[in-house]
Amino acid sequence: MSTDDIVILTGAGISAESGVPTFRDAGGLWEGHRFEDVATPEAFARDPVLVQRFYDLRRAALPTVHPNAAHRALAELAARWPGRLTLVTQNVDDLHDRAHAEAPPGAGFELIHMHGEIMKARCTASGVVMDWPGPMAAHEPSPHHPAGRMRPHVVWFGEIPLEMDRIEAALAACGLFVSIGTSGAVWPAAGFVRAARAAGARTVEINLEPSMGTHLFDESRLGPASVEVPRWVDELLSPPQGARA
Ligand code: BJW
Repeated sequence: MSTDDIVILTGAGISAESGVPTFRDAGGLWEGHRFEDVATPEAFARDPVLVQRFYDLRRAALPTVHPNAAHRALAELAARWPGRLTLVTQNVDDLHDRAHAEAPPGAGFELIHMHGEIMKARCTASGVVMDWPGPMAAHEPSPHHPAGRMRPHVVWFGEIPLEMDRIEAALAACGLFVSIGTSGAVWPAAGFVRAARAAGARTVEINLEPSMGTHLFDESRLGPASVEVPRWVDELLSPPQGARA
């Protein structure tokens, strides 16, 4: 374990002020649909028209939103932090990617989209992933396999999140774990704070309100991500008297 190694987990709350709706706040995501009804393999098998339309609308909205001060602050941290920084996002939007493109990160940085990326599609037969910026037909044929069809490259309930080995290794080695803008309602991400504590890491949450696992954090900073994240990054990069976390 190195105190210089940080794992940051982000959720929908970090993109809320960019105009991307969260999942569990009032109103939900999309015209009264429970996300469980559009974010499961069973829903896709039952009603592919509805599921593909759900993702088409969100994909079409993404170019109209932009990284906010919280995404930019994490990009600055990634560019300047001397240790390892693993940014694990549950978000399928590309706002972290765009923020980091503006401020190229250091060598010890990696960004992991554990729930996939909405601007990509995956072949159900071959598993090949490709960029997919436009709409997807209900039974979109796969260019990669005659028996395949294309589906959004996202992780639905009941599916195994991506890159779990890399995430678990980073958690086991980190000295600081920070959770930003996530309700702590969805597993396995909700369990990351426990894994970090087991590794001896200090744990910090930044959220509008206490998350479901708030008691597991050493420090809770409540407020909008666009205010609290830049403030926390400033403190981390300019520690009083040389102290870091
Ligand atoms: C602000 C803010 C601002 C607002 N500033 N903050 C029973 C018990 C326990 C677990 C299970 C169970 N039954 C089934 C499970 C497992 C299941 C699960 O967790 N279900 C729960 C509902 C109970 N999980 C799975 O199935 C996962 N797979 C799995 O477990 O596989 C087994 C396995 C794992 C590991 C190794 C081996 C095997 C897969 C989960 C997939 C989740 N997919 C989704 C959809 C992705 C595609 C898409 O986007 O359409 O991911 S669901 C949805 O929830 C999405 C999100 O990434 C995820 C988390 O939501 P998030 O980010 O926390 O958003 P919100 O809205 O909940 O919270 C926002 C927060 O921000 C709030 O707290 C606000 O206050 C705050 N906020 N504005 C700061 N301005």
